[in-house]
Amino acid sequence: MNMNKYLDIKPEVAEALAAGKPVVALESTIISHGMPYPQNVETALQVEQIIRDNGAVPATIAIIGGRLKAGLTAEEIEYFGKKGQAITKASRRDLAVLCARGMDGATTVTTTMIIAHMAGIKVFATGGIGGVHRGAETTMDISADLEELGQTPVMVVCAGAKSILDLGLTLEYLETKGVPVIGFGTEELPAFYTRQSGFGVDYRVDTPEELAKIFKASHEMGLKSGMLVTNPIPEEFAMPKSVIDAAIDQAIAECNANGIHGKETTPFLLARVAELTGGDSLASNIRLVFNNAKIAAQTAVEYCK
Ligand code: PSU
Ligand code: MN
Repeated sequence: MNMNKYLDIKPEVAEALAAGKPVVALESTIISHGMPYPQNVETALQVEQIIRDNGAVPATIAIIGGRLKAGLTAEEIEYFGKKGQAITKASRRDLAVLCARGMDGATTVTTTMIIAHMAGIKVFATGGIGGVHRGAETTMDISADLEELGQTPVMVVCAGAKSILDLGLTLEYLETKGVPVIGFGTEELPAFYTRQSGFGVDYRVDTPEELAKIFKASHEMGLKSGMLVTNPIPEEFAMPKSVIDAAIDQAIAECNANGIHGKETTPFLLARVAELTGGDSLASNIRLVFNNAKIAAQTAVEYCK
């Protein structure tokens, strides 16, 4: 039963949860800030369909009019996609203000985990997570996503992290926070657009069944931390490393030259990389999200067995 006065669980999602059926959470910042319209809306709706095709119920998460929403309608997804960056990107620090003021917010990995956990959803699929930015030793720009993974028991299935981040420092931070980094079918951390990063993961797991078993062990022994599953982009949709590296280096240089900082950094870099690669990176981005949705749904199904 939902005892949280700020939370609205979509009826289909509430019924599934009450019946012990698999549900997969999805974030809304990837819709509003992660991809351009209309591909963002098309992708969000297709991702929901892939989750259904794999036996789970999708719950796209967002904040609408100050209400925490676990599960959106197609109309609400369209609204987030159209409004895009005009919607507040909502991290943990924004939740109380947005709710008290009755505002809208697009949920990042952090806030999607928080709201999923409030609703009782265990598995969440997305594209990439935030992490330790390059140059963080002076900017201290470290995504709240890493703190959340350390304190909220939700499994996040992603395609690794983009090399807009310092991947080595991101792994160090996750180790400190007690977050297991799992490679799905790989020993190497995937770098979002490419299957390889040069950094190893903590453990390789090859089946959704084992992912579910590990996460269940974490819950049953009362660990409060999340779990990060990194699922490499399918080979046929991966980008040439030289192309993506050049685009990322240029985007970071422009970001620094323009004095962009704080919560604007990641959306700026994502949009600039997509522009510089002429839409190729967007196509890869969409395919890897589909791939993550499938594994997340299969894992949620296993978890509920
Ligand atoms: N990385 C991506 N795509 C995204 C994001 C990150 O490849 O859409 C979004 C996610 O919502 C993530 C957020 O939680 O950016 C991290 O933002 P920040 O770096 O400001 O913490
Ligand atoms: Mn940041």
